[in-house]
Amino acid sequence: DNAEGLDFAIYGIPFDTACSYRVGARFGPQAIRNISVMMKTNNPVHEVNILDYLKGGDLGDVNVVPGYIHPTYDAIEKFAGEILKAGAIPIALGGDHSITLGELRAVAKEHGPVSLLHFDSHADINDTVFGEKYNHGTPFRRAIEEGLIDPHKSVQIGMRGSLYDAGEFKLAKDLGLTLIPTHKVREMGIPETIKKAKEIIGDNKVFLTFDIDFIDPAYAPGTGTPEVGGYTSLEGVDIIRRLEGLNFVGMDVVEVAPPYDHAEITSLLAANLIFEFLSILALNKREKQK
Ligand code: NNH
Ligand code: MN
Ligand code: MN
Ligand code: MN
Repeated sequence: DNAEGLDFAIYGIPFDTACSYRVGARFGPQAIRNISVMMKTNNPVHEVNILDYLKGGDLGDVNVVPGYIHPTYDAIEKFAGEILKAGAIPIALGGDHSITLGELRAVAKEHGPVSLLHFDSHADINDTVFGEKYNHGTPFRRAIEEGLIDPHKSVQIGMRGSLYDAGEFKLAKDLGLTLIPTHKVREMGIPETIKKAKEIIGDNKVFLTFDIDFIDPAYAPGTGTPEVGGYTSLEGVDIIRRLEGLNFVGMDVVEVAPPYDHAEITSLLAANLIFEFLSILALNKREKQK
């Protein structure tokens, strides 16, 4: 596996934790790849062809250790670390959201503490979930404790729903994070919300983590913790289209769980979110070349 000479590298992290309401995210990476084979590289919205500006490849899957989170974190850190060392931007296909901690360890080793831009219906900043410190409800709590992200320049967007802990709202504030729940996004509108997020992040290096349960289960049923009252697939891609100019150092799309999907709509959306993200990287590169 070699990322030498690449601008971005896609890789899969087919991992589930048992600490989940229902498992299946370990099948996410393969489903996203399967649906993406027909996709084009030209983005008519931005009038940009990704491959005119970026070289990239799919480096395959991290050898995760099923059921064992710490050796899996080590494997992720090593895999992402090699991509980063080669100067490429790692883009992970998930996978349970716990995996983002391993990615952030690699990113922070290369870049120091970064901003987090986090779309999700859950804040994932609990100290423990089901008595466990490492699972999909806790990665950003650990990331702050380990000094991997700067909470004051990080933004969480889209929190809502029945499994959303009311306590996480205050917790985010206490940790120094900016959390914009869905009812606030509703008031502000998406353009204002993204504008605010971009102001907070500024020109800091930023890691984008997109939990597919941010999207409404009507549009993305294939996920472990669906929450109603969410966003359409159009709103999802529109959000990514607004991220031009941010200084991205990594990205993932997580919690894609094909067992609950139908007609592959969730994996298709995940593939399109990555396509829109790559388009933004291409635009940033075009701007630099001017
Ligand atoms: N807040 C819940 C918990 O801590 C939900 C976490 N589930 C997720 N996170 N899918 O994004 O268990
Ligand atoms: Mn999960
Ligand atoms: Mn999550
Ligand atoms: Mn979630």
